Amino acid sequence: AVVAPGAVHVPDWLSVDRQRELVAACRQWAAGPVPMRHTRMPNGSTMSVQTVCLGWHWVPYRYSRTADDVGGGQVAEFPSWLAELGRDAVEAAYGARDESYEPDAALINFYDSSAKMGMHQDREEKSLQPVVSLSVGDSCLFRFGNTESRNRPWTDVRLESGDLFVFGDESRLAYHGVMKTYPGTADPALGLEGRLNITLRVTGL
Ligand code: MD3
Ligand code: FE
Repeated sequence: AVVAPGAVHVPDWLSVDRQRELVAACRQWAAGPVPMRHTRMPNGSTMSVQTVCLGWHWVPYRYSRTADDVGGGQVAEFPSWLAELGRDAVEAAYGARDESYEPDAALINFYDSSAKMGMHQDREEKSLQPVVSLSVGDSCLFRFGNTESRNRPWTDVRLESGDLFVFGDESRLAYHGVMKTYPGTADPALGLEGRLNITLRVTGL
């Protein structure tokens, strides 16, 4: 479903086997070399979501190769299989394959039953190439807003396990957030309590 120009939701895109592989991969990434953590904001608060990064480490509001807020370790490399999955995702959403799509950073967000993410834009990337979002585990209420402000108008979309969402073109700088998750809605076969979201990005760095 096209939610806005360049914003395409593809429900149930990942097979359950693929979702299980992603859960296993996320468990490994969460264990290091940089541990998954609650990102600290400039005002001293911490995000309710827990995040681990591949390729580049995100801190508000920049990327670096080292995790200077958690000991300075080197960020895990961005695997080539994940870039290939990103090209498959862009093709599924837009209907055309782009071999030049080369994501170099991933953010893996983990939501426990009370985690949320406020409305924000993703503007740290110097490239306006599309962002690929993969959801695994509990469903959530995702809010897709506009480019002007974090306020209305917005479209609320329930994202479920296996869903793909691609944000490019006019939607690339839209405000968005996760209002809540729906605890216990994950397929028990995933062995996951909570929600994982994997975003693939082109940093342009
Ligand atoms: C629209 N993550 O990591 S994914 C984030 O479910 C983030 O964890 C949410 O927002 C999550 O920054 C939402 C959907 C998403 C991701 C990136 C976008 C929507 C986007 C970038 C531009 C526009
Ligand atoms: Fe975002």
